[in-house]
Amino acid sequence: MAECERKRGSGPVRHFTLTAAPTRLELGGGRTVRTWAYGDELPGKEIRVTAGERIALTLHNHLPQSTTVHWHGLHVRNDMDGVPDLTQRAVRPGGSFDYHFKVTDPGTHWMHPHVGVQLDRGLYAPLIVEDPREPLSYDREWVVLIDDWLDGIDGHTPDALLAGFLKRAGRHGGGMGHMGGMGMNMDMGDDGKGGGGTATRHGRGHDEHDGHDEHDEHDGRGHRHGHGKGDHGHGSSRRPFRRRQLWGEPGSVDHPLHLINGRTAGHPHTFRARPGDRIRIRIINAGGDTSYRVALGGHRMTVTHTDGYPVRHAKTDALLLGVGERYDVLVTAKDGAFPLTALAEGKRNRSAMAVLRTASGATPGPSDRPGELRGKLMTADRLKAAGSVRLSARRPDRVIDMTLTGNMARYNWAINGRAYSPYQRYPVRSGERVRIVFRNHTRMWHPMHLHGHTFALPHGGPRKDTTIVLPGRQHAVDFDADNPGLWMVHCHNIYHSESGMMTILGYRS
Ligand SMILES: [Cu+2]
Repeated sequence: MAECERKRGSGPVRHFTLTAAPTRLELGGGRTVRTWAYGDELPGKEIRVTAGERIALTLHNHLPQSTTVHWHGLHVRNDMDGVPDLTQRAVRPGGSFDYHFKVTDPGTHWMHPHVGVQLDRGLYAPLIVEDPREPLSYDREWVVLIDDWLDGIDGHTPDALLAGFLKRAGRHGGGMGHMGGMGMNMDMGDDGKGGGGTATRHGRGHDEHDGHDEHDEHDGRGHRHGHGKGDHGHGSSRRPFRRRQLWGEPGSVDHPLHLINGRTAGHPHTFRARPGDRIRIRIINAGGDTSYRVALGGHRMTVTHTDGYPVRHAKTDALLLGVGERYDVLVTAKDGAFPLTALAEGKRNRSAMAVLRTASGATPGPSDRPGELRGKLMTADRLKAAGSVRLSARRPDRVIDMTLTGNMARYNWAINGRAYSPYQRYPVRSGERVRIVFRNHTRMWHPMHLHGHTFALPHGGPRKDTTIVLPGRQHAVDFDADNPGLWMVHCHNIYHSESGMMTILGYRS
């Protein structure tokens, strides 16, 4: 690890502080919530550095739980990766921690805690790494964070929601005892207890809302995915595949609000530009459970990057982002006011919205549905890596099978049937080309995320750190083992990962 860090070299140091604390936030129209956030803002203040610099950031923890910061997408040295009890001790309430690491690669990334379900509160911020030799030219840049929100609405909290899922499944009543079993260093606040009723209200499956009134191409309406009706997990892989890939259960939580840059669709964040401006939009799905279909009314988008890495430019009307995924696009602004709409895929036509404004005129309404949402839809498997970042052709030295298992009724999300244990590792060795084959034997989408590395999708596909694995599908991702340490592989649906769908790749010397 030390040798690997030496190779990263030194660089100018940029100093930051970050305070995680309970706060009250206004989400638009005077609606306020009690929640936890970074620096009393939503999203947290952007961190922007240039590749080659070093980040020196002091985290102050004013939360009632222990916390950490994970730098989603960065190839940091392992002991800075922010995974409690694996790469560091979690930072206790009242404590602080100094993160200090070299930033090697440009890209659109983000940061969030890696403890419990804290990510589904307001604890996230954009982390933008500029390229000292930026090849794109554009006039303006817009950073867009999309998030599904429930914290502080009618007394709900993510901790209570997860506790409710587990309680209904007969796994530990109400409390968070399972965390102890996972060896996680959790200090539960009061929120972790007694909230079973919350999950019942919010945690309904899509059986209760099949009315996909606007997006009839969604195939979820055909089946009834009830809870407590036994095991859905094993039949899914035998179901005939439907005509469109956007099917299955995209999420398990019906978040009451969807936000862009901390604002509800009725009181949107507005980005101002001039007609004809070329705008780079960096889009980040910072949600807990929701995949979003994103389009800018009246515009086509040119996709330039996903998960921070360049792709062969491709035009599209809409994008699909799983939790944790990022896309960079270029648009040439037209004359007027246009909705940037993020439709919660498969979730009762709920949406978030922001506005691009280049002229006076009426602001788009929160229920506007730009036609582009029904146009060409870009997913990562349709993209190719830019030549500069394409992984060399090489046969894998090691193939690791990861079958994704579990179901809503039992809430037993796992990899290869085993819930997370910090003591169980899949070995890899430095210098190997490693292939992970994800097989999804569940009825739900899983955005699978690898720490510390960027894998390649098959057939010259894009470099990514998070990839959606659809129900009944399998897909292989390849990466070079070049960053020694212990690295998480997990579903980025925070309720899935926290109930067990996580594991570890461990470098052997
Ligand atoms: Cu998942």
